[in-house]
Amino acid sequence: MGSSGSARTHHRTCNLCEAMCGIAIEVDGDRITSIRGDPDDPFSRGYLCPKALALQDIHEDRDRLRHPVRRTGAGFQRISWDEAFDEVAARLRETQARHGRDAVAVYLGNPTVHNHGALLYLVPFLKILRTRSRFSATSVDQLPHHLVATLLFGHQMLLPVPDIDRTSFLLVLGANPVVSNGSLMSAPGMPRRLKALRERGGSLVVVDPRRTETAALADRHHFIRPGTDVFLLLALLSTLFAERLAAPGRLRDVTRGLDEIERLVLPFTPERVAPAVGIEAAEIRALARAFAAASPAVCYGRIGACLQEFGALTTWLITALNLVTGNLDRPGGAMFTRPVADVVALQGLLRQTGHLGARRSRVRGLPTFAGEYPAAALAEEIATEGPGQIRALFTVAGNPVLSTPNGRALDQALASLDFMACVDFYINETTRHARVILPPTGPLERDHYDLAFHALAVRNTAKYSPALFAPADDARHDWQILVELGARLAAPRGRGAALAGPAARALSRALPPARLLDAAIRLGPHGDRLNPLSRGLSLRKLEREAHGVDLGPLEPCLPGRLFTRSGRIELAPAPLVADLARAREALHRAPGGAGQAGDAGEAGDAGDGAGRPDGGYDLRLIGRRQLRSNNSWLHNSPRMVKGRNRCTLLMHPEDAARRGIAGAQRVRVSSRVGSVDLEVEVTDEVMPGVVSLPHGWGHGRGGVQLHTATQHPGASVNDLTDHLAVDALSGTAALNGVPVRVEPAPA
Ligand SMILES: Nc1nc2c(c(=O)[nH]1)N[C@H]1C(S)=C(S)[C@@H](COP(=O)(O)OP(=O)(O)OC[C@H]3O[C@@H](n4cnc5c(=O)[nH]c(N)nc54)[C@H](O)[C@@H]3O)O[C@H]1N2
Ligand SMILES: Nc1nc2c(c(=O)[nH]1)N[C@H]1C(S)=C(S)[C@@H](COP(=O)(O)OP(=O)(O)OC[C@H]3O[C@@H](n4cnc5c(=O)[nH]c(N)nc54)[C@H](O)[C@@H]3O)O[C@H]1N2
Ligand code: SF4
Ligand SMILES: [Mo]
Repeated sequence: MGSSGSARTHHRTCNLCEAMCGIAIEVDGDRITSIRGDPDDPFSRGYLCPKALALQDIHEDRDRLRHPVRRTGAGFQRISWDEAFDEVAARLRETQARHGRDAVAVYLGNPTVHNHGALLYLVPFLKILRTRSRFSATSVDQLPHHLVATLLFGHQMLLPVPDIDRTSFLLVLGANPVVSNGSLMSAPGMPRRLKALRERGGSLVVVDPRRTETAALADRHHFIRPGTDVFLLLALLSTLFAERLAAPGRLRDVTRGLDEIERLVLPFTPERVAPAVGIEAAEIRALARAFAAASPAVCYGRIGACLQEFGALTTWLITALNLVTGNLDRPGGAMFTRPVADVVALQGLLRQTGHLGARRSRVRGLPTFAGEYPAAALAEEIATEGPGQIRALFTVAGNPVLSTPNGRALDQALASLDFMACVDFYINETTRHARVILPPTGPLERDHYDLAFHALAVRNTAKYSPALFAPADDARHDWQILVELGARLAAPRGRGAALAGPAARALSRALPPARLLDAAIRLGPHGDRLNPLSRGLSLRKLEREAHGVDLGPLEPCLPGRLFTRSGRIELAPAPLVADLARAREALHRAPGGAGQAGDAGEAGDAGDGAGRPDGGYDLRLIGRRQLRSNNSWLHNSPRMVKGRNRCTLLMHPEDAARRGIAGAQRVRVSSRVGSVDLEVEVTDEVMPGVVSLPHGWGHGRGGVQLHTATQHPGASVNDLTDHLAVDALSGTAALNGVPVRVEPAPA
C-alpha cells in the first residue's frame, strides 16, 4: 500500500459470506477509513450487511496471528516458518510411519471455500498426505445437496439455484436469507430481492419453526415441527399427483423415475401427515395448488431442511417438487449456473463428481461422501483405541469444537491427540489444542475470487479482487502454506520417501493461484480460449473491471449438462427411495400416526424431567443465525458483539410459564450429551415446543486468546447437539430438532 496521506477508494468483494457484495474500501495510507457498499457493482448494487465492517476489524485485530507459534509449557511462543514447517512435516510423517497413513486426519473448515488459493492447493496437498481420514464442514452443512445432485444429475456441484429475481412464487423451507444473505443462492441484497418479488405480484411463503426475519417479509408463514419437512413435501407431491397438477414439461422425457415417485408419494396425503407436521391438511393442499398454479415457482431449502434427521430426503423432495411442477431448469425456477471458471467441468475432469459410501467409518460405520467422513464421527475416531485410530489432526480454516455436534467430546478428544497443527490466524476453541499454528494472511491481504460462489449465484457474474494490502514480507497465504508443507512432506527423506510423486512435483512447480484461475477462465464457457483477439474473458480483462462483470441471467442447460450414465435425470435413485422407509417408520410413530401411544412426546410439566428415565427431553432445539456473526469467528470484532447479549434461548410463553420461567432469566438447557446455562428470551416468535439457540458461541474455554470474544463468551449450542443424531443416509449432522429439557438455572 502507498503511504501517502491522501485517501483512496478501492473496489473489492467482501469474502465473508456467500453473497459476494461489492465493497468500496477507503484507505488512507495503511489505514482503512471506511467500508461501504459499491453502488456500481452490477450484482450487489450498493448492498452491504454489518459484517463487512468486520473485515477491517479482522485486519487490525491484535489477536490475529501474524507468525507461526508453537505451544509450550509457557503458552504459545513465536517460531520461524522453517521451524514450524519442519516440525509439522516431521510429526505428521512420524505418525503415519508408526500408525499408518490414516492415523493423520484432516478437517477443512468453511472459509476454505471462500479462498480460491486454498481450494486449488488442497487437492495436491491431500494427494501428498494420502490420508483417507478426511473430514470437513460439509457434513455439518450442505452435504445433502451434493449427495442429491450426484444421485440425480451425476455431479455433486450441479446444484440448482433458485432464480429468485424471476420467480413468481418462492417457497422457503428452513432458510433465513434475510439474515444469512442466502446460501447455495448467492445474491447480495436479499431483502431488496424478496421485496421486489412481492412488488411484481409474486408470493413468498416461509415454512420455519420460528417466525424469522425472512418470514416477516412473506405473504405467509407456517410453523412446522422440526424435522418434519419430509412429510410436508411428500404431501405436497401427493396432492399434485392426486389432483393431476403434476406437469414436468420439457424435462419429462429426460427424467427417469417419475412414475415411481408418483407411486411412492401418493399414500402421504395431507390428512395423513398433518398431525406430525403441525400444518393443517387444508393448508397443505392450498399450498400445493398455489405452487402448481404459479408460473414460475421455486422451492428452496437450506440449513433447517438439511441439518436434520431426514436431510437428504428433504433436499431430494425439494428438487422433485421443482421438477414435477416444470420448474427445474426453467427461468424463475431452480436453475444451474455457467460460471466463468466452471467448477463443474473442472471437477468433472478430475472425476470429483461425488460418491456415497465408498467407505464406512471405523467406529460407527457412517458412510463417506466424496472421500470424507462425517464430522459427527471425528471425536470417536480419535478417542476409540484400536487399529485405525486417529492420532494426529491437521485443520485448515475450521473450528469444529464450536461447529460440530457434541463439541465438548471433541474438545476432550483433541486434548488426547499425539499431535495437532492448524492453518488459522486465531487461537480459538479448536486451535488452542494445536502444537503448531500456521497463520495465513488475512482476508484483505490476499487476492480473492469466488470459485465456488460464482457457481452458485442467481446470475452469471464474475469479479476479481486483488489483495488490498501487501502482506508482511514473511507472511504466507494459505496456498503457500500448503505448498511449502506439502513439499516438506514429500521430500525424499527417510521413510517419508514414499510420499514423493506427481502431486509433489506439481507442488514444487506451484503456480500462483491467479495463473491457474486465468487458465480456468480463458478455457471456460465465457473465456477467450487463449485467443488474444477474442472478446472472451481472461483474468487480466476481469481485473480491469473493478466492479465486476454481469454475464446475464441463468439459462436452461439440461439435459446437456448432466453427468449421469444414462444421460437422464435419475429422479428416483435407489438410496433415496430406500431411505423413505425410515421416514414412513417415523411418521408411524409421530403424533397422529398409528404407532403413536397416547400423547407421549407432548409431555407436560417437565420442569423436573431430570429424574425421568427418558430424561424429559420434551422440547426441540433448533439453530438461528445472526446478522453480526459468521459461524464461530467474528465475535472478536468489537463492532460485531456490541450491544445486548445475543446468545439467548428463545422460548414460547406457554413453555416458559409451564416451567416457572418468567423471562430474561438464566436457564439450564440439557440434552442427552450435555448442559449449558444461559439467558432466556420469552417470545411467541418460536412455536410452542421449540427453543432456538444461535451457534458459534461458547468462547469461555481456557486458553482461547480472543480478547473481545472471551468477554462475550455465550454458550455453545453444539455442547447440546448429539453426535449420534445424524441423517442416517448421508451422515449429515442433525443439528436441528435436538431433544432438550429446559429449567431455571440453579442459583
Ligand atoms: N449473518 C450470518 N450469515 C451467514 C452465516 C452466519 O453465521 N451469520 N453463515 C453462513 C453459512 S456458513 C451458511 S451455510 C448460511 C446458512 O443460511 P440459512 O440456511 O439461510 O441460515 P439459517 O439462519 O441457519 O436458517 C435456517 C433456518 O431453518 C430453521 N429451521 C430449523 N429447523 C428446521 C426444520 O426442521 N424445518 C424447517 N423448515 N426449518 C427449520 C431455523 O429456524 C432457521 O430460520 O448462512 C451463511 N450466512
Ligand atoms: N448447531 C449448529 N452448528 C453449525 C451450524 C448450525 O446451523 N447449527 N452451521 C454449520 C455450518 S453451515 C458451517 S459452514 C459450519 C462452520 O464450521 P467451521 O468451518 O468448522 O467453523 P468456522 O466457525 O467457520 O471457523 C472458521 C475458522 O477459519 C478461520 N479462518 C477464517 N478465514 C480463514 C482463512 O482465510 N484461512 C484460514 N486458514 N483460516 C481462516 C477462523 O479463524 C476460524 O477458526 O458450522 C456448522 N455448525
Ligand atoms: S452479506 Fe456477506 S458478502 Fe455481503 S457484506 Fe455481508 S458478509 Fe459481506
Ligand atoms: Mo455453512
